[in-house]
Amino acid sequence: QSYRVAILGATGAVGTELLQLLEARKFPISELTLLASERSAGEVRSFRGEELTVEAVSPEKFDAVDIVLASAGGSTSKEWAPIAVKAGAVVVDNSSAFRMDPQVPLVVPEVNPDAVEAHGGVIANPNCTTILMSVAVWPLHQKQPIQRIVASTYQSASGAGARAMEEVKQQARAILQGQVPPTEIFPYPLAFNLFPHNSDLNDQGYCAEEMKMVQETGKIFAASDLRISATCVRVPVLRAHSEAINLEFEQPFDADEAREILKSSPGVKLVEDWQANYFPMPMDASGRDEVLVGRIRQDISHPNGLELWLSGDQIRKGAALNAVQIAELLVERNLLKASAPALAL
Ligand code: A2P
Ligand code: 11C
Repeated sequence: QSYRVAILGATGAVGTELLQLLEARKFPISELTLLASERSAGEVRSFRGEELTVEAVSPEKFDAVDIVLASAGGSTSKEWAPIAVKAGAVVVDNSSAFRMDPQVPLVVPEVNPDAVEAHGGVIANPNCTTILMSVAVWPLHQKQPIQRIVASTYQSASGAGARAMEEVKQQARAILQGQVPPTEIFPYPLAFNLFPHNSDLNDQGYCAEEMKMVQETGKIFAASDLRISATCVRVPVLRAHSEAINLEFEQPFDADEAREILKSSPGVKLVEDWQANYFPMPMDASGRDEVLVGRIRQDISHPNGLELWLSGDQIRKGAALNAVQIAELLVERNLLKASAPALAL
């Protein structure tokens, strides 16, 4: 069995990674359609040795598609996902458009794979910071429920898209040449700088990115009473996010036990060399599937607290890989419509 797949947002940072992952993971594809805006229609991308032309999205593009992997922003998903679903496709959506909709499963395959079963045409891929944190702390939560999480993030330029990655490089070049750095995508210079995540602020002073970590993690863990506070910061790194995470349990959680658990947890790689002071770094996480976790230690300020540090590829596990894993789950569990036209009875 193979499927007709469309990537909406095929020219973006996540779209480009989706294309590579579908090929590398041998996703069963009979036909691949690359969709983006008018801006990049006509561009060519290669897939399994074939040249595919990017097309501008329009309603009829979804007429013969089984699965859409969407990564073109929330408003684009809101516009096109209902059309794709109506045409018979299942949409794995990387945007924030549907994540908190109670009808839409929000899935991290290492955490809540069974949630896909209840889909009604759309499955949401969580925010990248949420995915990376979930993969790392879920195995500990299984051993002893987490009461409270305090997370501080160090987020790369890739979270703002391919053009933002280019902008941070241009900024670095400009600054080194004594020129004023360009700021078209980012509100402030990111090269040689950092700033709190510039998503909308709520009246409690939290930005949207921070609230995504709070709300989405509660939904994925099915733990509405899990208390989370986050501070999200953009740093001048190209493509992997890092997070400092403080976990509070009801009872003490031994750091060595946490280490043992994480050593064999799916999607996690323990990276700790205490002698060399070597721990996860975004440069090492870039291009890797696993979330790198390390520097696990008892919180000296709280008997039931545990500290850990992680780096994970924002474009890969934080976005494209998680979406492809969801698509693979849909195939494994036979939750996609078959490619062959339905029999006329
Ligand atoms: P395009 O190349 O035509 O602008 P990133 O997150 O890296 O910025 O990528 C965003 C992706 O979403 C790109 O592929 C971009 O295509 C696509 N995109 C943005 N806006 C739209 C839209 N209105 N319709 C379709 N695709 C869009
Ligand atoms: C960032 N996580 O790093 C964001 C980008 O809800 O999918 C992705 C926003 C989202 O800025």
